[in-house]
Amino acid sequence: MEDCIFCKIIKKEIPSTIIYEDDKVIAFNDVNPAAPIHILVVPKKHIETLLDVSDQDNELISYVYQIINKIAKEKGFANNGFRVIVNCGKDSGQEVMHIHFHVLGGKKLGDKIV
Ligand code: DGP
Repeated sequence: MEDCIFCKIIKKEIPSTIIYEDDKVIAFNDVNPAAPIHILVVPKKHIETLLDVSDQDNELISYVYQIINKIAKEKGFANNGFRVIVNCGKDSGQEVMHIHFHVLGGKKLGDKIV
């Protein structure tokens, strides 16, 4: 998508600190971190929100979780624990309309919302 920030990051038109990349997924540090570890894991396919995930994306979404698992182990924060958040739509405060998985950790995180 032409005017999507994350598509621009994927195409390297906008710089980011890339943590992991392959043909299906990219992961980079959030520009506005909410915790010492705040990585965004983003499927390269432009899916706007969780509501736009279709049956065809089942493998891709499962793969995203495999990559989160891999990053957590390789970056050394798996054992301490971490949180994965997907915002969806207006009430969640989703700002970037390209599905992404916030991976937060590196400290004792605040109270759970749910
Ligand atoms: P959300 O509210 O779930 O849509 O979160 C979007 C996140 O994306 C927010 O935490 C800030 C981050 N973000 C927005 N623009 C950029 C950018 O240009 N670079 C990076 N690295 N992160 C960005």
